[in-house]
Amino acid sequence: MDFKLFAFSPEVSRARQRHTPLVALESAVITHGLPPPENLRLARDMERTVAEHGATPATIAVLDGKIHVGLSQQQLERLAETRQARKVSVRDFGLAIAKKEMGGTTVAGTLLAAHRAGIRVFATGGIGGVHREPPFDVSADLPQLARTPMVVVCAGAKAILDLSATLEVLETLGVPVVGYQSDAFPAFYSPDSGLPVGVRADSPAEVVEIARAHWQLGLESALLVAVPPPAEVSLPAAEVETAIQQALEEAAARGIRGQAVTPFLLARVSELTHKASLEANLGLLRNNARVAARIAVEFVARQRPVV
Ligand code: PSU
Ligand code: MN
Repeated sequence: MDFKLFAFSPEVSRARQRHTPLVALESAVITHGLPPPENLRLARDMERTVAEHGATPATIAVLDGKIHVGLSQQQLERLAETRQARKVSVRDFGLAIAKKEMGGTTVAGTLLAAHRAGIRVFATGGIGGVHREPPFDVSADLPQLARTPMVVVCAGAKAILDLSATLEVLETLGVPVVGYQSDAFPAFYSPDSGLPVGVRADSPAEVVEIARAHWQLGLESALLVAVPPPAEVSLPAAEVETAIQQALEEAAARGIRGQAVTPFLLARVSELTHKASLEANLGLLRNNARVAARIAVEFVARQRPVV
């Protein structure tokens, strides 16, 4: 591990020195998940939301041959404007750094960098998982969740996935799933996938208690905190499902493969739902930033480090 590969923003450096609450944020959602100009607006909104709830935001990205933890306004703009960025999962760091490429980090990539930087809480939209089509497409987010002791706040896995299979793999990998103020695993755009969570937690303090007990056993896996999307923006599952089916058929017909699958499906579902799914995506991302900040604050309030 070489810290020369990292660049911390002044705000993140200060928070690391003073042991004040930090929340990691991903950047693949900026470079690949959302269209401009919503991507930049959302990135700023999430940072502001984290700050308003008492934590320092640490958006993570690859720029100019380094892994940046905490970005300036100008760096955030560069990421949001370029359409050339690489989608950086765990396997992509070395090549993006060596080639001095711009990179938006996925959940897996952000987990790796944030944990190395000593951050314990991470807010995202939906994790990657087991795809319905094409077969054998399983996101690198899942194995990385299995080996990174962080709290990941999300609205479950993206609805374009096979949610049942995704939960099965999380079980195999030993990743606990906690429903935040809910007994159901959300379906990203809608609050209930019909699938259960392992346990319910109603407050940040309850989440922290579960995470600490999990890590005190020496376990290395993440704790997935699944937050239902806020009622104002959530969509009925059946409505989104029609759009997902059509997007999947189009992806198959056009032979979309590899890293391009997730961005293609998200963009098509957004178009087919007349941006209702985009609004839901933006709303749940902000909400997850708020919940993550409150959990990060609670971690620090409880002081004693466990990992
Ligand atoms: N959730 C969103 N938008 C996104 C993603 C998640 O609402 O763009 C990104 C995340 O960065 C996640 C990645 O890690 O998609 C998963 O991609 P893949 O299925 O190729 O692993
Ligand atoms: Mn994939």
